[in-house]
Amino acid sequence: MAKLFRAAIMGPPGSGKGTICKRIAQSFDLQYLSSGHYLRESIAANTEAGVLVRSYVERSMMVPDHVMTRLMLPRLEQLIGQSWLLDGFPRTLSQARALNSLCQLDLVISLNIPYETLRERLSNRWVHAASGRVYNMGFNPPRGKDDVTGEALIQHDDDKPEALLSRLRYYKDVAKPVMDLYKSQGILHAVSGTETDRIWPYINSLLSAKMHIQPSGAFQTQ
Ligand code: G5P
Repeated sequence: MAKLFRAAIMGPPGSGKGTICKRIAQSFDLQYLSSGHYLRESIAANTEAGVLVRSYVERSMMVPDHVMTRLMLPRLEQLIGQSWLLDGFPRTLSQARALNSLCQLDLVISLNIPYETLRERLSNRWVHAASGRVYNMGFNPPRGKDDVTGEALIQHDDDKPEALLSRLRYYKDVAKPVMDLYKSQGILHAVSGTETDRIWPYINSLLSAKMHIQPSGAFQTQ
């Protein structure tokens, strides 16, 4: 039986976690779990927890650790015996410790993207509010409105430069101890760059080496 492989991607808002995770999941056949996706799902379900979550996510504030671990850990427990990839979890030291108590990660990739690039990307970002589908007017533009439903797209206030700067400062403070933990475990790989397409070959080779498989060719967009 192939060895199990568990990885996580960390990075500030707009760093391309979601974009890269989708490529990894598709190229390496890993289960892909996105904290942002599950949060949006719980908001859409409008449960008591979802209402609480909405109050944080709408202001781009971190959802409390106990809510996050209750959301993510049971899903991981159901994937015992499978290889997976986490996008956006863990984000705090407390979340990383909770995850550690369940299993050890094999690899953590930290995306290190310059502020100017993040600012430019997020100011071009449009989302389909109901599904969370993300578009970038330059990088992956929609065919007019949302490609799937044809509904209008919106832009978040938090993607404006003033809000973004404080989000990024906060991200750095919170992420540092998490990265220190993974560095001490020897599993942290920082990747720097300004374009996902240029970062991708490095990540592709890194994962291929870690998973002991041949690197796949260039990523095919559909
Ligand atoms: P999310 O959904 O995890 P964020 O804010 O961490 O949200 P975000 O903003 O979705 O992350 P990303 O996933 O890092 O960004 O990046 P992306 O969406 O792939 O790419 C960003 C944009 O750039 C897109 O428009 C994409 O098309 C474009 N792009 C990508 N690559 C390139 C490129 O090379 N060139 C160009 N030009 N464009 C490119 O979490 C949402 C909220 O949930 C809460 C928080 O409130 C968070 O704000 N949350 C948590 N709270 C506590 N703990 C946790 N663990 C939490 N997880 C989520």
